Amino acid sequence: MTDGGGLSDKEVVTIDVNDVNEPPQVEDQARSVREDAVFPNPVGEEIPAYDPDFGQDLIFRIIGGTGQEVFTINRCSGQIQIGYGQELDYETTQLYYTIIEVCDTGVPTMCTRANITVNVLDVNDRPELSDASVEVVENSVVGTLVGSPVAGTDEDIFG
Ligand SMILES: [Ca+2]
Ligand SMILES: [Ca+2]
Ligand SMILES: [Ca+2]
Repeated sequence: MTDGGGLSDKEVVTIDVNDVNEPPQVEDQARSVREDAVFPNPVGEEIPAYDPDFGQDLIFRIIGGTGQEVFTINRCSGQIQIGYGQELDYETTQLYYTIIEVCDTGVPTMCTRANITVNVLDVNDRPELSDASVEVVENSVVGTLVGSPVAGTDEDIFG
């Protein structure tokens, strides 16, 4: 480009930002799910993650923890859900630890891990008691024996 005076402004400004691929950002967090949830019910809200680099997609996956075989995660949305054919049982397991990894699409790929704690919420399981009743004290310590053994198969600790 030349102005009327014949001067050209060909000076090119090179900005060397020394761009490096920043890892995704994701926080340790907790989710809750009812024990009667089944595939493909969601486990709480999606896991939010953020990448400081412009235009990179994020890919979620579960890489470990006690929840690895029970839950799946949507690789794009970060939504954890109940795995196919999996069942939850509050009376057996109240808490799962699930390690997720979020990777970006930069070069080279950068990944960040987070621990997702999943709390299983108690639901009143369908009792299958014969005619018998027990007296239950509110706030009993879990595992306290209540009354005499009851013939029946209510798997709830306290009905
Ligand atoms: Ca990045
Ligand atoms: Ca149960
Ligand atoms: Ca229950």
